[in-house]
Amino acid sequence: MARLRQAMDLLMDTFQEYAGREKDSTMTMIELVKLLRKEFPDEEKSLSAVSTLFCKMDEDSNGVVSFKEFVNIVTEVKLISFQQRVACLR
Ligand SMILES: [Ca+2]
Repeated sequence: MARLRQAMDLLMDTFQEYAGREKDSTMTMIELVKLLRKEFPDEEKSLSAVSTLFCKMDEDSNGVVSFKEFVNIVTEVKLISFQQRVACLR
C-alpha cells in the first residue's frame, strides 16, 4: 500500500507543480504544454496533438483540467500501454 500511496502523492505533486498549489487548482492548456515539454521530452507536442489531448482530458468541457480528470487520462494511457505490452507478449 505504501507504493500506491507514493504513486498517488507523485501524481498530485506533478499535477500541482504545473497547475498551481491551490486546494482546487486546475490545469490550463498552456500549463499542460509545459508539463508535456518537461515530463515527456521525446513525445510529439504539436499544437494539434496537445489540443486533442487537452480536449480528451477535459471531460466536463469547462476549459480546464482538474486533478480527477488528470488522473483519469494518466491511468487510461498507462492501461493502454500495459495492454499493448501484454498483447506483444502473446
Ligand atoms: Ca474540466
